[in-house]
Amino acid sequence: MTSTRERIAALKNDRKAVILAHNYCLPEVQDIADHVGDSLGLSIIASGTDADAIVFCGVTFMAESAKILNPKKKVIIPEEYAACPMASMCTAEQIRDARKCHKDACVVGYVNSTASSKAEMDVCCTSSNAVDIVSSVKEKDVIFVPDMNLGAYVASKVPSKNIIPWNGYCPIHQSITEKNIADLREGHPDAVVIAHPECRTDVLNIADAVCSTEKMIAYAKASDKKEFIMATEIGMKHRLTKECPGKRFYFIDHAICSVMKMTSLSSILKALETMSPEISIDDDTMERAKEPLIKMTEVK
Ligand code: CIZ
Ligand code: SF4
Repeated sequence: MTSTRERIAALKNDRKAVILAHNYCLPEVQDIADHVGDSLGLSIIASGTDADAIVFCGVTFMAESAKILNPKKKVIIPEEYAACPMASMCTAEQIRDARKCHKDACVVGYVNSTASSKAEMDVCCTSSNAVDIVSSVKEKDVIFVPDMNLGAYVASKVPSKNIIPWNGYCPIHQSITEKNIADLREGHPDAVVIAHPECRTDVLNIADAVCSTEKMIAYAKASDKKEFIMATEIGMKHRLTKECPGKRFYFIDHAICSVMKMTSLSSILKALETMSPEISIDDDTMERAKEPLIKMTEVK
């Protein structure tokens, strides 16, 4: 009998599709993907692919970004209800209202946002280039949406800017506490602590390094240390363990993003069989969200 993996591989060829998976996806999903990465890396691949279709394993805002950057391609999301809760914490209308209160400010938006919110932004960023993007805007006042923790981190790194914070957060990174880190440190006193900038400021303050997911992998690879406490989503364990042989990574047990875990081999197979659910965004939103997203992909 043909396995699900084999059927996915065969259908992917028939459909001339490329499978992209985020670093937080399930290990078996990462293993069958053509590319695994962060939003920035996957957006760049999506914008340049010559495949006919993109199957995006991750959450809806990532698949929307792929569609906006490469509108002629069919973008399929195996789990159409896999929506990042942080993205719903900032609507297009709220951004328009904030602009009325801060007339001289520009809006820098984290990529973890809906297409309609992106259409209201001046520029998008990811966790790996947020500091560089905010440094590069000409305005002093920056409304930074939707992640308050990433916003506070950027504010600490770019003191020349006045960051107007938002109230959004990632429930998974927000749930990681100093105590969680201290408990792991007790068992592993020599471990280096690496935290994602979506973590709370008190957690970032005790971390040895603050990195986006891709930069975590580069940091761990380059380090001569052998043990790492990871303040981020547990899906990162798969690549870190594969790409850093001989090193050990300790995660906080509850740091699991359930929406990222929705995509399974069977939902990918079904998506390839039916070539659905397909991402569809209205023309006006596509047009207005494109420029902020392109600017994001230009700052590595
Ligand atoms: O930008 C991304 O992919 C996210 C959501 C996290 C990260 O740091 O890579
Ligand atoms: Fe959203 Fe947090 Fe899940 Fe990332 S880990 S998709 S920010 S809920």
